[in-house]
Amino acid sequence: MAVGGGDALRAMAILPIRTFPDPVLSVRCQAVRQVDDALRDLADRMLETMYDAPGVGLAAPQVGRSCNLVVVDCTPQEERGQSPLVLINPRIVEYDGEIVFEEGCLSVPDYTADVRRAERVVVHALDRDGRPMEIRADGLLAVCLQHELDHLEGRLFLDRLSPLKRNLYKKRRMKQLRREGL
Ligand code: K1U
Ligand code: ZN
Repeated sequence: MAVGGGDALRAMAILPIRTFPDPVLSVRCQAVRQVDDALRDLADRMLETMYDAPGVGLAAPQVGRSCNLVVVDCTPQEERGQSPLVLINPRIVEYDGEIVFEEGCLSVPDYTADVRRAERVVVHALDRDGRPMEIRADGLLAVCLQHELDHLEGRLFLDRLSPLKRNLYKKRRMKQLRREGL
C-alpha cells in the first residue's frame, strides 16, 4: 500500500533514540537561550519520535541534543496527540508526597524497575512560544516529569536504583551489545 504524504513526512521527522551507554545521556544540558523556529521544529520531531516509540515523554539528550527541552503526553490512548506538553528550561519548584512507580525508559532497552519519587510536583517552564507556564502534576504525569527532568541533568532512572540492580543491568546490556557486535 502506498504511504500517504502525511505519513511519509511524519516518518522523516522521526529521530534515532540514543540508548545506554551513549555518553550524551550523561551530559548536563544547557539552558535554551532563544525559543525560535529551529527549537519548535526539534520539539515537533521529538513529539513524533515519542509517539512512534511509543512513550509518554522524551528529553532532548535522548535524541542527541544537550539542551533543556522535554516533551510529554501522559493522556489516555484516545486523547494522545491532542494536548502534548513542550517544556523549555523546566524546573521543579515544589515536591510533595512519595510514590513508587515501575519506570521504563526508551534509552534503557528491555528493563523496568520500581523507582521512588515525589507523588506531586509543580514545574515552571517556558512553552513552545516562550511564555512562562506552571504545571501542577500528580501520578504518572508527576513521575514522567521527574524522569524527563533527570535526563536534562544527565541522569537515568538506573542512577536511582541500588548499585546491585544498576550493575546487573549494565552487565546484561554490555553482554547484549557484544552479542549484537556493537
Ligand atoms: O524518557 C523516556 O524514556 C520515556 C519514558 C517515560 C516514563 C515512563 C514511565 C515512567 C517514567 C517515565 C517512557 O515513555 S517509558 C514507556 C512507556 O511507553 C509508558 C510508561 C508508562 C505508561 C505508559 C507508557
Ligand atoms: Zn527516559
